[in-house]
Amino acid sequence: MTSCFNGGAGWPEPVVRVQTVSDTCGDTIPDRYVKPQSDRPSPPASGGVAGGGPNIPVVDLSMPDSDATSRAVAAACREWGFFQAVNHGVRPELLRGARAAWRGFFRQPAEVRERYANSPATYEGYGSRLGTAKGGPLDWGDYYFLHLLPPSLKSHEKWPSLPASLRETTEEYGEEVVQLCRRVMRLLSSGLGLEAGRLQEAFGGAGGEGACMRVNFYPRCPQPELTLGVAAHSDPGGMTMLLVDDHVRGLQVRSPDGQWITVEPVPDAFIVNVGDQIQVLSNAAYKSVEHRVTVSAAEERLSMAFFYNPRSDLPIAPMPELVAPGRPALYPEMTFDEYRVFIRQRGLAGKAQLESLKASNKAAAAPVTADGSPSSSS
Ligand SMILES: O=C(O)CCC(=O)C(=O)O
Repeated sequence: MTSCFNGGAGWPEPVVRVQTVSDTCGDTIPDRYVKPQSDRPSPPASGGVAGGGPNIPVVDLSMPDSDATSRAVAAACREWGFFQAVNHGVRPELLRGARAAWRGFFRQPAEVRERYANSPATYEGYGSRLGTAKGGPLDWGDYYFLHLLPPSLKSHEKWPSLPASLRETTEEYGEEVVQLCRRVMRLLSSGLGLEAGRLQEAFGGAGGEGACMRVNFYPRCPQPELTLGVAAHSDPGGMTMLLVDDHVRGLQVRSPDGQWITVEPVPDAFIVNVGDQIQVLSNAAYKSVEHRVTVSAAEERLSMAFFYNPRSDLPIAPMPELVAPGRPALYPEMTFDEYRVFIRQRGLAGKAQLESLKASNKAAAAPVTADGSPSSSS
């Protein structure tokens, strides 16, 4: 059994791979994976398309410089914080190749996977938990976390060497998705009434930004109604480009009226969502929305979450152009490095981190006007 444990590496207790739990637990999942009643997934038939209700918008990015595209992206991000991007310019063969390579990694023997076991210091590598609280709740999923940008953080040695295509495919995939993120940043910036390059500039400019990826693998689960693959959270970074299996549902998004809806994946689309840093920069014009992942008894699922982030040592605060006497800055200034210290210590916790920042800002900071000077209104 030792091959399924990562007993050292700074975790508070031995880490058991969900793949191993899935293979050995029979019909009953261990208590650590059972969510409180209020957090358990609603039956699939009640959500989203399956229930005939509303769903996240689909946006065609084939004309990335047009006003209509910018308006569609902005409307989706103001209302839902999410959209599915089609005709996004990344080749379908590359999407399929990347998914196949990573599925290949999760199918390697445990000894091969364990060579890359991660620690809570950086999370880089093969992991099965977020947060370091001993005895804390666990999600029904294993993952692989790696850095792509800045180049100083990227190390192919830390990426799996098997399957043989993985490093090259991931490299190409990363380059293409960064380009796509930059295109969407322009659309988001224009959608705020700003110059197209403004949001990118606030991220540290093209070449200054950060990018990392978490590949999630959710094994089959005998009691999917009791657990989640990833508990409810908003993404701490700037923007996420999520690639999911075309045929397996799992992602649920909190709709504008507070319901959990299940996203019906459009084949070869990216699911794009706003993260906490863009919510802050846009002074909450764009929403970083809670989402979570359900699992299935019938099918395993793979997803690739590509996180596009501001340069980690830049102060991030509402952009002055979006602050006015009637619209004070809602968040205090904080670097992304500082912000993710919260997340790494506490694990993902719904919208709690961003809301606590907002509350502390209200209590402590005087609003700032458009030119950045303190407002006289309070
Ligand atoms: O697997 C999914 O559909 C979403 C994964 C996710 O939310 C994440 O990795 O942060």
